[in-house]
Amino acid sequence: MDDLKQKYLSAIADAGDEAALEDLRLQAVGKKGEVSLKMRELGKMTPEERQVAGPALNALKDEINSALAAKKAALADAALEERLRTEWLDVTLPGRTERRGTIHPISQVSEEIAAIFANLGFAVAEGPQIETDWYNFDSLNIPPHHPARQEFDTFYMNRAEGDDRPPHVLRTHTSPVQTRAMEKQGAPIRVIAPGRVYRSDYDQTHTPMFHQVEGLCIDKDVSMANLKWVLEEFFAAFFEIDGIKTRFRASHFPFTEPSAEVDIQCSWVDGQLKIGEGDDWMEVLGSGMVHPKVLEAAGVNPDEWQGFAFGMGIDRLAMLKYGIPDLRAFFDSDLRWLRHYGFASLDVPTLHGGLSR
Ligand code: 2NL
Repeated sequence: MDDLKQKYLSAIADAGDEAALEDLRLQAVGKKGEVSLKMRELGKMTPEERQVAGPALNALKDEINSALAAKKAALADAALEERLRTEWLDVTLPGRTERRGTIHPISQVSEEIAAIFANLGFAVAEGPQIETDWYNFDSLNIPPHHPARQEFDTFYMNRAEGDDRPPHVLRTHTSPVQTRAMEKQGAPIRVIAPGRVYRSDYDQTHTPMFHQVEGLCIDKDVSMANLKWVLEEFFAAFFEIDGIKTRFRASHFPFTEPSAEVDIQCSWVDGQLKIGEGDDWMEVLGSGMVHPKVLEAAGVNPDEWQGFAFGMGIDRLAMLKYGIPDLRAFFDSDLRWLRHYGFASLDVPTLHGGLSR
């Protein structure tokens, strides 16, 4: 028995890993292990012999089991030590200097717009890109068969065979996000809704998916004067030009009354466009006072509340600000273009740090 004990205790001490340890456990105290076989022999002994051998075998088994457990814990400790020694990270090292990916100009401009409007007290609202026709059209005072429905070149989703409900649509503007925000939050409310919108149109200046930002401000006494101030603040901050002039022209949208299209001051010299100077005008935005029917559809009482809304294209704003000549290149995923027009990933736009690089 002493030989067995010596043999197993020293083999356990020398075991290099858990698998070797398990092999030893089976050899010694497993069902067919050496100690177990010895225990089976107890039956053939005289009672006197058994009284000595029984407790001794049990003690041997216990001793081997605790040696196994102790060695297992020691191996685990050693493995942890080894990981701690090799898997360390110097968090004070500088970041990698080679440029990997870049931020797409549309993402950059969306962040810039959100930062400017946040500073004016507007929250960002989001909503689904697949909409019901009620949210995309009816809630915005565009009833079924209204001619404006045709103007939007809407993408309609398929319904299952025999399902006669009106089809879902890919949202043609982000206005339904604002209807949903009004339903949820009620008035007063100040939000912008940036995001992807879809219209079935593709040529030099149109892509079937593009980006829009709309804004909405509803309170007790909000007027067109507040709209003009907010937009001039926005354009001055966005184009980084103090005192940029805007021009409001009367227009028509189903969801606003009165409605206005807004131009910003610009100049064309030798085919070069400059924003914020000269006496030409460039149309950048549609706006107006939210139609009472639109407030009502969103559960806001038009006898109590009023306000303005506006909508503009993010892609074109990005082209104007960063001198990008071709709209379709935005969606080509051309790595050379992305490296050229993209932004460093840590250049997060803030009003104090500068909006652009
Ligand atoms: C354009 C015109 C506009 C709006 C969008 C709006 C949203 C709600 C209520 C009322 Cl919830 N109006 N949005 C208003 C006027 C114009 O967009 O030419 N966009 C590129």
